[in-house]
Amino acid sequence: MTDLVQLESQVLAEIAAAGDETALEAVRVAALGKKGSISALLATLEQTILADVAAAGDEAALEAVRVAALGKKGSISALLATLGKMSPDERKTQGAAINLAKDKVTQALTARRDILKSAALDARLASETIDVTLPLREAPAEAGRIHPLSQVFEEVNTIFADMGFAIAEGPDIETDDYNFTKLNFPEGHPAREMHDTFFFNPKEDGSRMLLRTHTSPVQVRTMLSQKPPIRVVCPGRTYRIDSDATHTPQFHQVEGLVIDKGSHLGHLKWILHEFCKAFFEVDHINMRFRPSFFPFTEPSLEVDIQCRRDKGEIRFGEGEDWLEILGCGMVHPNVLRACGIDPDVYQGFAWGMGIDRIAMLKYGIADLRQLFESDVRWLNHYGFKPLDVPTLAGGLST
Ligand code: 2NL
Repeated sequence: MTDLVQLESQVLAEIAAAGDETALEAVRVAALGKKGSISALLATLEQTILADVAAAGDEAALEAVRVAALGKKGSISALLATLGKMSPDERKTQGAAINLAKDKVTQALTARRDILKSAALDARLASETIDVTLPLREAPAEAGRIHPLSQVFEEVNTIFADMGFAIAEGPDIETDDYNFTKLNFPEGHPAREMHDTFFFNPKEDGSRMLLRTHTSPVQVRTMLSQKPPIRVVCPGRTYRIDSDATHTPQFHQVEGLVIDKGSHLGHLKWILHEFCKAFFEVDHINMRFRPSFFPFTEPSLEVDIQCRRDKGEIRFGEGEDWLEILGCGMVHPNVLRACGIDPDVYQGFAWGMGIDRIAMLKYGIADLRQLFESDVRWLNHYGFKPLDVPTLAGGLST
């Protein structure tokens, strides 16, 4: 560039000093002739640029060479700009020469860029290695946690499904008939009171829908729609007007029902014993069956499991203490009849337990209300990994 500026002012000075046409022609040949100073400068410039291109060690250096040559204020661009001051003839020869140089430089730049690019890639491939011993980063889909209640739902379903039970679900909004009447609740039973059950406004015919207070209506629906033998468990949400340290207005139950010609309490005891061992993941556990009362079973029993309490911890299948975990009994003949099953041909047994309660017992959750607070920190502690699906073979809770 500076060469060019110097040369230009020098040539301009010579033009001004030329005394006649011969002298002026001599200046023209000296400057623009085939071997003139501007042509020589172009040749030098081209060589210099090509050398710079060859010397550029990386893509950034190469880009600097390109800008210096072909950029707006680059040396070749400056030469191209001088074309405007030339006569048409000179412009023709000089223009062709300068453009030829420009093409050569452009080609050299492209070729060099390709070389530098593949060299850079080779260098990366040589220096970057993958450490296959690094632990896997947790995928977003695995970062969430399964709520203990959902986990226990799945554990309970897995255990009963393994015994050959079907899983049935039904609506949370039920009829009074399915929730109470068909289950042998007499008129005036306290559970049928407004202050215990969430009732909807009465319909025109006077009937009232309600939020089911237990999952028994699902078994009622099963008996009404299927012929015995029936083996079904019904897990789901249930609702009662009750709210204190040990009760939430919405909670969870799982009930089971077996109807067949020869079903008896011996079968029920075996099923519940197998369930408790599998659920609490112990090889031995003592159980205690005490007489009780439910409108829908006769006889009715409450079931305790053996446990040991020490220092705020509970261990199952050992110790001298007892813990109540469920209620059960033989299905009341009135219930069978109301659900279209002849009690003189069939008999059956049923049981019900609180999922929230058995989840708290198994996983050492102290306060029932924590289950419903949606505290992410709590869930990170008590929750389960999404892909650790409970199986009897693989371990329910590992
Ligand atoms: C409890 C007691 C129980 C049942 C639920 C039942 C269902 C039908 C017929 C007869 Cl359709 N019984 N369910 C039976 C006994 C007890 O639950 O304490 N649950 C938390």
